[in-house]
Amino acid sequence: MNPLMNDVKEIFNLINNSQKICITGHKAPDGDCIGSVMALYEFLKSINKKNLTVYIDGSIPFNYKPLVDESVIASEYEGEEFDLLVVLDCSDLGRLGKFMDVFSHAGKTICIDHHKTNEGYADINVIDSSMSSTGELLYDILKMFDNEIPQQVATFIYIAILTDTGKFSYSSTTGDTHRKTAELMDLGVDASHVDNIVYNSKPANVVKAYIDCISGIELYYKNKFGITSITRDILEKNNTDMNDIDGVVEFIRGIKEVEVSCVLKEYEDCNTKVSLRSKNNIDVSKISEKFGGGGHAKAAGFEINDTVKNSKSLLVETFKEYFGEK
Ligand SMILES: [Mn+2]
Repeated sequence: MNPLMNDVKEIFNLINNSQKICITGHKAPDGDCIGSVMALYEFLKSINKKNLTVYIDGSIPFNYKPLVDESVIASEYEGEEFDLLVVLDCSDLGRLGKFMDVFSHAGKTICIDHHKTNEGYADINVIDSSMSSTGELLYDILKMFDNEIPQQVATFIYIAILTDTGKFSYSSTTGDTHRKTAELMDLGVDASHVDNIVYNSKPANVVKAYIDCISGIELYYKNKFGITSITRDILEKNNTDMNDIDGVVEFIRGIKEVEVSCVLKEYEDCNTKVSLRSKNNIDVSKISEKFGGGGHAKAAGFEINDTVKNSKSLLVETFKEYFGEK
C-alpha cells in the first residue's frame, strides 16, 4: 500500500469531522504557496465544507491577483479557534509570520510540504522532498479523495507546479510531475492562459525596478558567485512592492559561469532576506541551515539581522570556502 495512504486516511477523517477549518502557507507567498492554499480552499468548498478561513502573511504578487479571489484571504488574526489547521509549503513555523499564533489555536494540525529541511511540526505531517512542489504532493492527496477535482482546483495545482519547477525546468521535475500535469490539463487547465497571466503581465514600473536590481549585479570568484540587492530605495523609486519583484536570482543563475546566485532583499534597515540558487553541486540548503534558514539543495534562503551592505560582505566571505580567492 502507498505509505501515504494512512496519513491521507487520517487527513480525510480530520477534514470530515471538522467544522471550522483554517488553511495557511508561508509568508511572502510564492506561486506554490498561493496555488496550494487556494487549491485546497476550492477543493474543500467543492466537498461542501462551509466554515473555511484562509490566512497568508504578505501581499499576493500582482501576477497572481487575476487568478485569486483575495476577498477570501484574511489579513489579520483575531484569536479565533479552529477545529483543524492545514499548513502548506511552509518549512517551519516561523515562516507563518504574523499567523504563527494560529498554530496553537487549532484542535488538530496538518502539514503538507516538500521542503527537505521540514522537521514535521504538526500532528500529521506529509512531507516529501522528492516532490517538485507542494502543489504536486497536494494533488496526490486530493486524488485519493473519492471526489472529482474541479477545473479551478486543477488550475491552482497547475500554477503551484508550474512556478515551483521554473516552468518544468528544475531538476525536481520528474516524469511523474509531467504525467500529473497532463492529468491537470485533461481536467481543463488552460496552460496558455495561465502563462500569459503569470509570466507575460509585468507592469512597466515592476520591470524598471527589475532592471535596477539587475544593473546592481556583482560577480565574484571568477564569476562563479553572483549577487545583487533589492533595496527599499529601488522599490520606492519605482513605486513597487518587494513581493512583485520576481526572477532576479534566477536571472543571475542564468549567467554561464555562475554556480551560485544570491539576492539580498532589504526588508528593514537591519533585516535582510537572502535567496540562494545553485546550478550544480553546491547544496545551498546546508549553507542556509547554518544561518537558521532552509529550503532545497538548489534553492534556499535565510534571514540576517543586519544591513544589506554587511550581509553582502558576509555572503561573499561565506562562499570563499567554496570558490577560493576573489
Ligand atoms: Mn514550494
